Amino acid sequence: MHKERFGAEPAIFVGPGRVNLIGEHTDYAEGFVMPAAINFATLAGISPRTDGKIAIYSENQSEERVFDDGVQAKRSLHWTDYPMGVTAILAGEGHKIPGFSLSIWSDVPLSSGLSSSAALEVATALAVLSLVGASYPGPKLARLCQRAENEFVGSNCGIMDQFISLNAKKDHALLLDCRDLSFKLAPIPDHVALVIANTMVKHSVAGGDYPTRRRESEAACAVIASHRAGVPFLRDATLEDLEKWGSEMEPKSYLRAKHVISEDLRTVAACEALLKGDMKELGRLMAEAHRSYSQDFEGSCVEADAMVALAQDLPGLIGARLTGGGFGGCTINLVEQTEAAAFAKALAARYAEKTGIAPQIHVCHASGGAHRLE
Ligand code: GAF
Repeated sequence: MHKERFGAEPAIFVGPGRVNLIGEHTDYAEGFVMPAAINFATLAGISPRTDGKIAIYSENQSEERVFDDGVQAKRSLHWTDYPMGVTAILAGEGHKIPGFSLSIWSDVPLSSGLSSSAALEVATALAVLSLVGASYPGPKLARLCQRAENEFVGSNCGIMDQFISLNAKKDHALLLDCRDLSFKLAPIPDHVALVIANTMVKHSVAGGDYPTRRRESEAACAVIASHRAGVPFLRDATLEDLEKWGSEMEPKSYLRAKHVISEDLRTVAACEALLKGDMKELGRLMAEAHRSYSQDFEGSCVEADAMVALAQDLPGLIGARLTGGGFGGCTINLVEQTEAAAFAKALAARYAEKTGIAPQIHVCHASGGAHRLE
């Protein structure tokens, strides 16, 4: 389609979506997350132009937008802010960006907590860098893509999604320390399937609840920091700190911080359990993570709580929880591979009966990170 539209053969780049196994709303507190990339991805095809213009076409939106004067300095509250934001950040790093045509296609479900935004940013970044003949180490490029979202798009997400989309390894989850971006890979055993259950309730990072929760948890951190030096982020706080000074916090802030501090501990423990092959412990930690996310952080919704509850006694379940930014989107279910298809079918039927909503349920596997399609 790119060739027909723009008259040139494109170089094509793949940015995968992701599912987070555990570690929610901990990345911007410089804590731990454990996501995996999934076999849903965004493709970005690019070819140079000689007229200095930037044309961006989305197959999904059936819409093309042309920027006559090339790289833009400001957002326009349009889906093109994601690819243009990445391009602007790269230009700000000193790259001279020529005119180009970019075609985008994606099968990452939108607004479902599976990082369609990061997949688009990352695929675009690799595409634009290929034009200027530059490259970055994965962690550095993840930061640049995050900056595109923070500074250009205006959404105050953390580093998790861009990082995993760029640095994932096939058949592995990745425990990321969001402070120094060091990471550990944990193989996902062959007998375990990633069953992603979409509640069909739309989720958004840019608007409303996500920034509110972030503010509430950061307010708790400020209270602790006023007593104890060296706590710039909740990553540095302990549950003892919280008990000591929690009475000085807004009750909501206390609960948000309780989730974040305990989630860091659970995430590190979950990686150990996965590395040891202790699926029972991993499932227990996921269950506790969901309880904490739903009740303390109030980051869930009725439908996601139902999806998690309805999975509990289905054969093959190892662990289930709401994944991603929250307030809708998908649950992640670790399920014995041999039971995965039946699990998906039964869960879909139960959820439809309970909520009246037909869910989409995907049996996925952990895929590799962003790359050029040869
Ligand atoms: C969204 C954000 F983009 C991530 O940075 C992260 O905060 C996540 O929500 C919650 O864990 O995906």
